[in-house]
Amino acid sequence: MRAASPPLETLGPELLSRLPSAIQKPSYDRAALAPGMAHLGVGAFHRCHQAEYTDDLLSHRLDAWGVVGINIRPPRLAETLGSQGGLYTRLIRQDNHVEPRVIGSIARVVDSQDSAAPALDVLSSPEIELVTMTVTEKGYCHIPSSGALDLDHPDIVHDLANPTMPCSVPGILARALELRMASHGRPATLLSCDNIPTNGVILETVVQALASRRNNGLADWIAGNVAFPSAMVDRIAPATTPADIELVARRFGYHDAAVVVGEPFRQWVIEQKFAGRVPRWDLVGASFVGDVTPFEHLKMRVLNGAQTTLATLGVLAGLEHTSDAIADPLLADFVRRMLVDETLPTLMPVPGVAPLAYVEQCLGRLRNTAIRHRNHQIATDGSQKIVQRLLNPIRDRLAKGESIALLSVPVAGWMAYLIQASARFGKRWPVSDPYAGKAADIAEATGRDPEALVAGILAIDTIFDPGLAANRDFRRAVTSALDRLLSDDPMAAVKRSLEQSGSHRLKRPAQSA
Ligand code: CS2
Repeated sequence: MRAASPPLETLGPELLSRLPSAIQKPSYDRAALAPGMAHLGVGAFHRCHQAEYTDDLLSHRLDAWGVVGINIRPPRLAETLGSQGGLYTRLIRQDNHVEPRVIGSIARVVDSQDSAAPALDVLSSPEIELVTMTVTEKGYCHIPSSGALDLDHPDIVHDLANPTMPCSVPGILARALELRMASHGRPATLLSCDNIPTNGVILETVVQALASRRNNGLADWIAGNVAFPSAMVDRIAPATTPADIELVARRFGYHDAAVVVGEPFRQWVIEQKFAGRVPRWDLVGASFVGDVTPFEHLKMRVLNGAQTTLATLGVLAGLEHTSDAIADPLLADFVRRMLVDETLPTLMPVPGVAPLAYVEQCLGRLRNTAIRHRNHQIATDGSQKIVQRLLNPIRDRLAKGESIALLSVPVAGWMAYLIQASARFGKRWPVSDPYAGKAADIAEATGRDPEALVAGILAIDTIFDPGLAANRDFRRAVTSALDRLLSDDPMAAVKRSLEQSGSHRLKRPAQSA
């Protein structure tokens, strides 16, 4: 038996001065940070993205804003980031290259999983001028197909009955704004950093839907004092694994329970619409723009669309990570052709971006073998993602009478992924999606009849708008892809759609001549 090695020292303020010189670390006085902003949802993405931009500002002495990090859902932060004084290691990884940095911008963390009170204390305090959030697509409790607040959502039902003890994100924000209005009245900016289209508009809609039911002037006060800018955020930063924690221990000789790993690329485009002060993230690589829409379409349809495609088809092909899926020549060919032939023509011109080069850059990012992004992680909550990633470009193409031979395949892939997680199809893998139960009920009722399965799923009008669901070309394309994806050779669906779209491509010049 090997002798147990002594426990490693844990990262924290005392260790900072003794860290290996290879590790970049905060050079600024963390004790002097003014915690002027809060962040809801301190997961891997926040720690790899907004917190790093803020750390850049602090390192360049361009600002002195610190972040109060709040979690209203698991995991608890106290035992990890909290016990490390808010410090954590951010590893940028590209194949064999590792670039370590300790980030210091999170000044304090607050756990508010058991009750909203700790979160409300922070969010309603006059010092907090800005709240950023990464609460996942489903955190907004909106109806994906319409963007309206889902009044049947159990958390919203709860918050409507208990407005002072909310549990949903919209409920907590509405209550925090109500407390601000009733106490100091200071304005605030609420900045969504989640991958939903027009995220600022959706956030404003769901908060105002609750506020307008208060009958105390809250909705008007919000309209006059709170800004909801939209933003496009980008950096691939999968959930941390024990191997990441182990890597830091092995290479750098300390324990860090809050390590995060991201790719080199990062981007943040923020709508210039603020109520009061905002950190000058534009000085460290973010852009403040008048309209985020072109950037948001580009990123969600190309990068995220490719990720969802590789994730669901990748699982069906028995592949574990994005990088494994894109290493498969058929899937790589498919995803490039889908993006170039079908997705790119749906995009608006994006200032400073050459579309084809952007596609290649995204595909290159997805090939990064050091980023262990599990296909199942990306396929999680697919019902909340497919509208902006796949259905919106499909809708745009159908409106112009253009082919959707390729884009329809990942939609069927998402259906096959959900259906095959059901008992009726032998629970091939565990799935986490608010619509998993509904898909299982449909599978139970119809069995392996692709037409009936597609009809049942397209009837979910909170995901599929009725116009799209009724489109015969769409229905036919998804049904034929699903039929093949459920067979013993799911990749036949991918091959077949490439052949079909190839013949369509050949025919097109003749037709337009
Ligand atoms: C991923 C995103 O899990 C997912 O849904 O597609 O988290 C993706 O990695 C980021 O949007 C990249 O910026």
